Amino acid sequence: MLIGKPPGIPASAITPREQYMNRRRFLRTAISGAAATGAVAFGAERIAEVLSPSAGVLAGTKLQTVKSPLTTTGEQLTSYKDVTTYNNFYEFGVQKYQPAMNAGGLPTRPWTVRVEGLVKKPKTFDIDTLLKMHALEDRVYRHRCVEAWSMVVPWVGYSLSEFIRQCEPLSNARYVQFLSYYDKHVEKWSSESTIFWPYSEGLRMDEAMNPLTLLTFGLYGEVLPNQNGAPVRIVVPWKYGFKSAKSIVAVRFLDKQPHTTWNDMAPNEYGFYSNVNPNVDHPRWSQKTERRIGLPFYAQLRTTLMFNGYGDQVASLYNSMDLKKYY
Ligand SMILES: Nc1nc2c(c(=O)[nH]1)N[C@H]1C(S)=C(S)[C@@H](COP(=O)(O)O)O[C@H]1N2
Ligand SMILES: [Mo]
Repeated sequence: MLIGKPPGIPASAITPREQYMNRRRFLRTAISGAAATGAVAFGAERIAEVLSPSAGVLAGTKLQTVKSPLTTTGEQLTSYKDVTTYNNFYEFGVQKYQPAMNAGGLPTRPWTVRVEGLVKKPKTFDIDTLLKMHALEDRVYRHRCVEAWSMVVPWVGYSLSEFIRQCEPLSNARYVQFLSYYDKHVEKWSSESTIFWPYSEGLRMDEAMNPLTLLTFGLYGEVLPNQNGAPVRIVVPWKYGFKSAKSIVAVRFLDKQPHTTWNDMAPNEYGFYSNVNPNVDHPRWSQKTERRIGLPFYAQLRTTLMFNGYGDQVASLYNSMDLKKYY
């Protein structure tokens, strides 16, 4: 039996596994070995279905894009394979490989996004209207998960602020909430975790209006694969990944802070703000470093940057706030 860490392996190399196990405590029950094997076999069939053109899945369709001044330069992109097979999308399973196998059934057309709450009048936008609302930009962003791993992803989308203008929020709207698609028949795996569905996230209005906040339709120049949050998701690059809600069906403008999924699950671990902050440890692990997915093992470890390296653009949003208190 192995007690303690094996010789020659730095503690930092072991941490991700521990974190992963820790997050799994939100699992309802352990899945039996037989059932798990069955799920994998089923998943392989689903991959074939997604890849078959007859399934009519839009993932992979090329998008016409323009260059963006807000793109992050000087970073090696994470491979398409890693970006699309190492995912968190708990509606489709709690293991990283599961969303790629299970999200094929997500019905991405027809798709609408409801706008409600403190707006001039409630509206519903069709996904194809949203796609044409503004020029689509290629924007490379660093992507940092609260579990201390990171990627570099070339997203496709436009600033959420362009969409918010079309929503015509009232002057008393101070927060915006995003709700993900939820259908327990399509997302059967959602019952494996104790999360209260649908997935809900939110931003303060000035955070949502910051040009970096991206309404996202694609990656690598193509329509989003379902496992990455098709047909439309949010990406907030200076916050931990869980703030970036996938497959959104509703946007709500509010005068009070909305409830958010991970904050509901464990408020002492996942705050509303969730800015990437190496100086505020997660209660069960350090946030000082991260493991860059896809690199050779010896090259993975790097120092986590304040605001994920986007401080120049966003630090001023938090000038008057104690970021240890508002984590
Ligand atoms: N609806 C929904 N959105 C979600 C999640 C989820 O489980 N459900 N996981 C979040 C987490 S923890 C992360 S790190 C990112 C992962 O995005 P990616 O798989 O495209 O890298 O999505 C976020 N958005
Ligand atoms: Mo995450």
